[in-house]
Amino acid sequence: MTAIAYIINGPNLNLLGQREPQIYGHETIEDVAASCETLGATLGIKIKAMQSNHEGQIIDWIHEARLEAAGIIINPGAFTHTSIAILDALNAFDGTVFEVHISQVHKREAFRHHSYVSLRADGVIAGFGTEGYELALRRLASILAP
Ligand code: CA2
Repeated sequence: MTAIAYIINGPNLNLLGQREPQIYGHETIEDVAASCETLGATLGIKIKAMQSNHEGQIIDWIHEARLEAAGIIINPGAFTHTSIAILDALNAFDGTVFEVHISQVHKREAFRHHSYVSLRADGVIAGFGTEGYELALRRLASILAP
């Protein structure tokens, strides 16, 4: 059976490619989803890519992932630094969790240095631009089919 990976993006990431390209690059959220879907097809992983500005929606998707996904690649946006509720939802997920940040958060303001999600993440990527999603996906594939 084909493994499923959820790629979940949090608040404001719908603006990717439209503002602050010096921090977040030129790719749009649709570009990220498309390149992950293409890569997923070569790796034998079905991708479900989603974005929401709402914490509850993100939590509902994580619950949905419990029923069908082998892995979650999540960029929780600013909820990274605030949301115990997203951490709790990820703690209820049994598969692999990778946390991705487009920017190098540790080079930025101090409030971006702490992540609740990192308490659950099996791996964290920061500062590799939107390529970070593909790197996480490749790692997920090697974990699923060593
Ligand atoms: O570097 C990342 O991926 C972040 O998760 C992005 C979040 C930020 O709050 C985190 O500290 C680090 C912000 C996403 C905002 O995305 C925008 C994209 C383009 C234009 C404006 C905002």
